[in-house]
Amino acid sequence: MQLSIVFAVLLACILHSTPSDAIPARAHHQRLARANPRTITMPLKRLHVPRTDVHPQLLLQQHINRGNKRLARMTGRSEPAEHELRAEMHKRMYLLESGSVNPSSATTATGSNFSRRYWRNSKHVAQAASNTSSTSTDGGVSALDIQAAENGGLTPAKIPTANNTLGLAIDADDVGYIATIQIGTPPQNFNILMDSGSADFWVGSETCQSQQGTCGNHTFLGSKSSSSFVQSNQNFNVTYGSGSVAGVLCQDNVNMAGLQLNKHTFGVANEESVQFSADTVPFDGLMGLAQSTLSNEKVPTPVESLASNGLISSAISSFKISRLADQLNDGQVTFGGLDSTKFVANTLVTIPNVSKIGFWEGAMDAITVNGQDTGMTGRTAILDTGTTLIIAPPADALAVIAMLGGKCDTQQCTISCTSNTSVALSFGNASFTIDPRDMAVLPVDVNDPTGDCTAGIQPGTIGTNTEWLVGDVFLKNAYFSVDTQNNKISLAKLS
Ligand SMILES: *[C@@H]1O[C@H](CO)[C@@H](O)[C@H](O)[C@H]1NC(C)=O
Ligand SMILES: *[C@@H]1O[C@H](CO)[C@@H](O)[C@H](O)[C@H]1NC(C)=O
Ligand SMILES: *[C@@H]1O[C@H](CO)[C@@H](O)[C@H](O)[C@H]1NC(C)=O
Ligand SMILES: *[C@@H]1O[C@H](CO)[C@@H](O)[C@H](O)[C@H]1NC(C)=O
Ligand SMILES: *[C@@H]1O[C@H](CO)[C@@H](O)[C@H](O)[C@H]1NC(C)=O
Ligand SMILES: *[C@@H]1O[C@H](CO)[C@@H](O)[C@H](O)[C@H]1NC(C)=O
Ligand SMILES: *[C@@H]1O[C@H](CO)[C@@H](O)[C@H](O)[C@H]1NC(C)=O
Ligand SMILES: CC(=O)N[C@H]1CO[C@H](CO)[C@@H](O)[C@@H]1O
Repeated sequence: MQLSIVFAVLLACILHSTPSDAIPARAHHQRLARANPRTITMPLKRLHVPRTDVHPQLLLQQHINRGNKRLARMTGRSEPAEHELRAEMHKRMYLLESGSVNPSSATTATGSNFSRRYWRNSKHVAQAASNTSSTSTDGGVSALDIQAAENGGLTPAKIPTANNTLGLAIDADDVGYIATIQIGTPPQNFNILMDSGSADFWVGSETCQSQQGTCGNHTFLGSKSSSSFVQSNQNFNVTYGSGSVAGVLCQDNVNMAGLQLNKHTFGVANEESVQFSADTVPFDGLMGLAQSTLSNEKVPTPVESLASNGLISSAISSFKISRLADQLNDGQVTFGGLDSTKFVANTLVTIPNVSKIGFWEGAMDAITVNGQDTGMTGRTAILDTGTTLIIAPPADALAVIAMLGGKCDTQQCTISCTSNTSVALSFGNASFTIDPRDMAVLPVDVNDPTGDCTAGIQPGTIGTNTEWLVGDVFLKNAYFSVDTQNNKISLAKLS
């Protein structure tokens, strides 16, 4: 009984969670403008509930929901109703409980035994870890990914060698990418989610409160910890699906990769939703690196300020998004230029940004599966480090999944975990192939890493017919750079 309640609470938490989908949506905002003139709506941040109780498939459903919400907001459509998402989660729960996903482990139909049944098999997974090569493309999903999906946490990045560059730690199994910067006097380290799909920068304030009291085990900013902190009276707020962050603008010194931005204006959150403030959330704030035309705070992004202050020559952010299974931990973001050691120079293509509101969105010339053209034309892609998967218009997603030999039910699309079929997206006449490992995201049954896997591409039920939201599943396969002044996006093959 008690367990059931715990589980119900847990489920509610999952439904209100997601880490890296914090994205303001201007069009959506504008639709809501009458009701709430300065509020923008963002998907929820994931609550890092103790992973011991959460099946990775539930977390994955959350990523799919999150991507859908994010796409809805980006394209100005109404997002899926909370009850629809909840229904999806319940359906998935039901599947897991009733054992139709994993008949061999179906023992009861009650929620209270769910996590125990799941954990009963975790030794098996651990054992598989020593057997499965993490780089294998035909051995199914790497045990490293499965364990990271179970346990969460950050995998730190190596210290980058390039100038003006921050390492990107990996959140769980390639769910999000987090850099450490310094703020205040004396400088304190803050872990910040780096998000090419939004444009507000904020951290929690020393006076931050959540429904649970404090804002958790995070680093905060304020006059007690920083002598250079200056608070303004100007409020800001960012509303999430079921919670919000609200605070005031402030000025303080921000140091990113040794670049010292004095008196930069950004937000400190005095209130965070419970989900946002949880101890287990592995970051203290979020940095949006889209164009500041998207910003709810209505201030330049840090990279725009670095450029206007002459600290970098141009407002460029360049990303190497790393893959946990590679165990190279070489993720990084470079400000003011590109790190030429990370890509093959003659593969670099540069395309115009077509987003009218400040996202990074480019024309996608072609989509191929094992070199075979899908015939899809006139598509665009919003390139977003803050989205884990690829969310495509349903007709497109279903066509690609069919070509991958996969299938879709009402909850998700799956492909074989051992699929070695490659999907490639083409930008600026250059085709970028997605590693098949990235397309087979997580086994439906974690004890069967060579069975069916959640696919890295999922249908977005509310996007336009031509607009894709392209997240880390793709971005792990290209060097990605955005240039605000020239309004251009560059992609290159990784070296
Ligand atoms: C958000 O900010 C706007 C404009 O400052 C304000 O009118 C609104 O009340 C704020 N909402 C919340 C929930 O604080
Ligand atoms: C949990 O499973 C055990 C058998 O593994 C069963 O005896 C018990 O009744 C189940 N608990 C509930 C609440 O269903
Ligand atoms: C791992 O390898 C050991 C020894 O070869 C074997 O006994 C065990 O069954 C394997 N475990 C899995 C999960 O494949
Ligand atoms: C970093 O910048 C310094 C000073 O401009 C330069 O001497 C050095 O070669 C640069 N290092 C790299 C790796 O680009
Ligand atoms: C709080 O965070 C610190 C540093 O990240 C960590 O060492 C510590 O274990 C955390 N404590 C709790 C209670 O989570
Ligand atoms: C997939 O694997 C099969 C069997 O190992 C091989 O014949 C085929 O060429 C592979 N396809 C690709 C696209 O790598
Ligand atoms: C793609 O190729 C076509 C035909 O060769 C050319 O006209 C077009 O400019 C190219 N586009 C880009 C972005 O290079
Ligand atoms: C914010 C911004 O500059 N957006 C531009 C992106 O690109 C489109 C098409 O070139 C322009 O119309 C937008 O103004």
